[in-house]
Amino acid sequence: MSVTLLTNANIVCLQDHRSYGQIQNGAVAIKDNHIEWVGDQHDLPSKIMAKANDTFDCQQKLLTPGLIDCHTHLVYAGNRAGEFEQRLQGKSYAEISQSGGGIMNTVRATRDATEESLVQASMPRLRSLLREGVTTVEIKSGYGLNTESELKMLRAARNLTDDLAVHTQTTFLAAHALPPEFAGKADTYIDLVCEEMLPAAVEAGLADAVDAFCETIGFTLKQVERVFDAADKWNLPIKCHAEQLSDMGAAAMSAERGALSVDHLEYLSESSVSTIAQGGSVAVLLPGAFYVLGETQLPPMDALRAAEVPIAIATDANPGSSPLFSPLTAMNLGCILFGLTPLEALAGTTIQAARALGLQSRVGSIEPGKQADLVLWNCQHPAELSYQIGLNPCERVMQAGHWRSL
Ligand code: DI6
Ligand code: FE
Repeated sequence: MSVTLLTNANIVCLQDHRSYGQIQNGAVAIKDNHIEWVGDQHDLPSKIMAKANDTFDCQQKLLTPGLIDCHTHLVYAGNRAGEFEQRLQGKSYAEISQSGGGIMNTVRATRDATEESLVQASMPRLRSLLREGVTTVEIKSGYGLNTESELKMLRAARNLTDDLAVHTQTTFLAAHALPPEFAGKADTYIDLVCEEMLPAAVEAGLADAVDAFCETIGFTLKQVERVFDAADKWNLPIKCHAEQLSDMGAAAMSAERGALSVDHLEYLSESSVSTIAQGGSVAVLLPGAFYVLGETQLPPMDALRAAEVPIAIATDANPGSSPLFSPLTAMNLGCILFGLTPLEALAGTTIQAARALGLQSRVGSIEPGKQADLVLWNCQHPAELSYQIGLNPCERVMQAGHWRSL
């Protein structure tokens, strides 16, 4: 048994998303990989103090829960910088996609890549998240679009984090785009997703959840429902890319089925908000995609708040709509573009992001019984994390009770 004490910390507990739960002269006791005690350090029980075999002085720096990036597509091959250039020369996202670019560009590169080269290509992107205090990351498939390549992506996502102090959740997103060999036969592709691809992913133990892209350029509500029926059969939680570019009614449908999260939501109607609130799904906002695509339609922030829908924020790290590998920048963009408060942004990357992954009993806040995932920041006020752009105040990261070497 090992007990580590962190003393003189300016702790932001975030047990409840409504307040920082700040403890100015705080201490945390960590037993093995879990938090044993947290509070004012003057109240530290002598019994715990006596058991400590290691003490670390936080010098009044800010200590928060480890950050959770609950929506990424960071495993892929190649990149789309050439398309970025074309878009800035005046070509639209749709034109590029119609001429075989866009997601298909990444699908071709990902299908051609070996598992090992996918791991190598994705490592710098993952490291970028880790440097900013990420201790849990969700990674989706969706650039393979056939059984072999979807499984390869999911295995790469798991292998990527094997030797690193980070927890990974993998999400099966074969219903991301229609592969060219199924042009005009989307329902047949969905049959394959439900009957062959998902069972193969489950049997290989590679899927923690199932996601789908419901959009005019993705899949219809009916097709997504079929994917979710298949997820139900395997007892897998569901998530949905919903209402990003138009209102398809996907968020309400997903929430009614108990989705862990509904993601994007720029075109969410106010009437769907109450359904999400009732269903208990987390609204995952992705300001990186909004920013890169130059969107103007904002998610219905006031209605989401009024209905007390839990709000999370994530990078959506991907090669097309959100080449963003910085959770702190995602928090800043959430504040500036969507009007989140810095508290909402920090809760959105900790306790609410944990909820979006169904992990809220294990991670996301600093409280006894939870895994010791902690970040020490060279900051005084928690709002500094969202306020500064491009400055990384992350000093130390502890994951599952161990200091990570950065
Ligand atoms: N919505 C998005 O913004 C990304 N996927 C999705 O479902 C786009 C992914 C890409 O362009 O590669
Ligand atoms: Fe996404």
